[in-house]
Amino acid sequence: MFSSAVVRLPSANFAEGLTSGRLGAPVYAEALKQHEAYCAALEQCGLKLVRLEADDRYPDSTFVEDAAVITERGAILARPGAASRIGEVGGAREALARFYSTLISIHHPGTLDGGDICEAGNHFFIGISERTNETGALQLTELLASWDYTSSFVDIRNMKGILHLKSGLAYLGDNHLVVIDALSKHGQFRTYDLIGVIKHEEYAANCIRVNEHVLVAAGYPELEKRLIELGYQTIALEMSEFQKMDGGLSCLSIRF
Ligand code: CIR
Repeated sequence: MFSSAVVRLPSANFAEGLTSGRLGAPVYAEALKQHEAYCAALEQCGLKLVRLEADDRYPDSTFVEDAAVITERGAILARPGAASRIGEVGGAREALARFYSTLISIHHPGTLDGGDICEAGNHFFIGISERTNETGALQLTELLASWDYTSSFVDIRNMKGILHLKSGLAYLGDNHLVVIDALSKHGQFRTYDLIGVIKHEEYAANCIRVNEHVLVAAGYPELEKRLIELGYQTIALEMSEFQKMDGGLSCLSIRF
């Protein structure tokens, strides 16, 4: 169960963040509306929010998830693989220090984005990506092992269309793993009940279980229908402006 989440308002220069740019420029007013609806959904799920102010030094800073990895046994400050995002960790440190007396850091030359870390019960899948390197992944592995968690690597460097591991993978609890086609054949996921996502709904694979609900991106009816059939209560959220910046639902909060 989660009780809290950290979120950060998108900054006015949000459109200057990193993006593959396939979908055009985001509209700021729309992004603010979508962000507010996202925050309201987290509150509906019972979370208390730590709402951080917009920070225009870091146009990608609304994607707070990438700056930290939280487990039930401890919190870790990440070290984003994009140079323009490394400074975002300072804000995460400040916000999380109110909740965690110890914050462990991924350090140079390791890089690691929170979006590459998929917790599945006592096991963590660690994406090796353009942002998370093997050194960072190994540092995380050691930390997790010291807390009695297991972990394994999933190399996504040759997978087109996903920036982070969690762009294509979500663990919902109950042994359910939502997975895009390119990841579904991966031997590591064999023991899970896979919920496959059809090609033109792949963006929706980045969904999040928040207590009794699953938040999903709006406009992807097949996945939402499947989740409802499985007994999940879904909340569909418009995400178009964040999608334009290659971000998904999980990236917009640090949940704990
Ligand atoms: C970036 O490229 O870093 C941001 N524009 C998007 C980050 C999305 N974060 C995530 O998937 N965890």
